[in-house]
Amino acid sequence: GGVERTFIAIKPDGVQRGMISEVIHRFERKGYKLVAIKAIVPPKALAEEHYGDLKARPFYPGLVSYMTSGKAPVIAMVWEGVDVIRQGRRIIGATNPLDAEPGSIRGDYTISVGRNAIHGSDSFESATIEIGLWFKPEEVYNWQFAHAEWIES
Ligand code: DAT
Ligand code: MG
Repeated sequence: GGVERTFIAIKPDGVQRGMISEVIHRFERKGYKLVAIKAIVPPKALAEEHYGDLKARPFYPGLVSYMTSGKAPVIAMVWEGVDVIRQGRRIIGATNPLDAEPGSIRGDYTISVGRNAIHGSDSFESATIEIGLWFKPEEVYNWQFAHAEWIES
């Protein structure tokens, strides 16, 4: 509920489809603050650790190879703001795009769970772990909106 940080990533399919600006727009217009961003082709070890909970699932090898192919980078970001972890999941929509509400990113742009374009942390614990996996502390910026009182009060 308070000011939080979450890890959001545009996956290679989202980058290929020209969704970078659309994703950033949806978080920025809501009033969230971008505190870290980079393009990265994740090393296999990073992708494996990021999706470590899914290691036993049949789609895991394909998921890791899609993230690491290098056919497009991943756009890795940290967004900050009130309730951003839960709200970010709402902005993104359900894991399976066929269950994602129209108006969500996955609901508006995607039809396949294996190509659902975007990642968002699902809890405070996973956000903390994922931000630490993808970013060095000095790559995440502390800064304030000059107009913060018009968004957050
Ligand atoms: P989310 O990305 O919504 O947090 P998750 O953590 O359960 O979903 O799974 C991570 C990713 O793994 C998901 O975005 C796409 C892929 N995935 C999940 N379930 C899948 C399935 N049944 N078939 C293929 N890919 C799947
Ligand atoms: Mg997940």
